[in-house]
Amino acid sequence: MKEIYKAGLILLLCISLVGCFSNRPRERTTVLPGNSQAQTQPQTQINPQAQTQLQTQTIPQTQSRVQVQTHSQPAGQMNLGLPENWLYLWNRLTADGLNQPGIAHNFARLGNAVSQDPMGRKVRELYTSAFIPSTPSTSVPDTSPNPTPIPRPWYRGFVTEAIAQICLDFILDHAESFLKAESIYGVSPAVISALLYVETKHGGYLGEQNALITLASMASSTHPSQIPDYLKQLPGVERRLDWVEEKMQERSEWAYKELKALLNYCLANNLDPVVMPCSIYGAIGLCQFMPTNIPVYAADGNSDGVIDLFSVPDAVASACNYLQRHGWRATMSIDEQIRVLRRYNNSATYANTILALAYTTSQLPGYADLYARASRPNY
Ligand SMILES: [Ca+2]
Repeated sequence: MKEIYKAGLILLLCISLVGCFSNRPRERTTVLPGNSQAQTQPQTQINPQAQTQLQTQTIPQTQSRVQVQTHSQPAGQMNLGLPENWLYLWNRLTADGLNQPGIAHNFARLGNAVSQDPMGRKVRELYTSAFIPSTPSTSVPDTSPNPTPIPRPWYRGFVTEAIAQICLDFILDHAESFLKAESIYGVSPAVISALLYVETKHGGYLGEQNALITLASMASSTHPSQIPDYLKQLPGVERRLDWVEEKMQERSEWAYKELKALLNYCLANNLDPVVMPCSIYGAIGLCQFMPTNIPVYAADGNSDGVIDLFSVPDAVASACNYLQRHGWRATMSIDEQIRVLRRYNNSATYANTILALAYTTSQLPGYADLYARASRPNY
């Protein structure tokens, strides 16, 4: 009997030990408020300084919220919930003087999700360019007759009479803005309408990203562990993690400067960065300015005291100002125009397309109507 009792004790001890090990969590789990199911999806932890190897760590989807005391309110009067993943960025912005309560509130509105997409895309682009042999282009040169004096290549499908008509209609709908900008900056309506069409289809396509989360996520991403989905796409990356980290830190610094400029721009003009669309790397408005370009080149086209790059008058004036400041003059050779347009976007195809579309627009019968009321130089 004693032997049976002893064997039973040993068996119980074994079961409890197995239980201990099997209950040791491989992933931390949490239950979201209002959600009865435990969340176990792995997320990237935003603590690059503490990480030295490529790994994805699991953290709860809803971290505890850090209470931020803004400087503009006496202690105890205002506490803003700031998600933990943005705390490092918030502290840095605060040190740089951007500690307004509205900014903390905007980060709180983003939740705790740092997107790996902006930095992941950039690293993939840089890595591919540096380490993946490029394949020869298979595109067939366009050899159809060229009805313009502008050299090819052009973006395919952009230089047509139908699109030129869209550009002309846009000019006529906003004639006052275009003529005012031309009188100040010497850039023709045809060129700026073509540029805004190529950039954003006159505001019809402003990008699918969000300005604040794009730049804040990129600024927060300094370690390869933060872009696991993109590292999987890069052959041989395990041998080049130091290179990836160096590039991420460079781009993170760049994004931080852009983020600061974005926040200052939104504060100065009472705009909301949380709902502001942008391109994949943070360019905003009809004219697709990076935020650091705004204080240097953006202009208040309709003199209402606000610079809103999502409004036509301000986008037209700002794009014209940018070109003029980079050397555009009303009378320039085509080669000189191409040179200036490449300061906007360093691509010959980009510059050629804008000029060819502008030329086609200027040849439409209705274009002269724009100048019927005033004797202005035609394109
Ligand atoms: Ca304005």
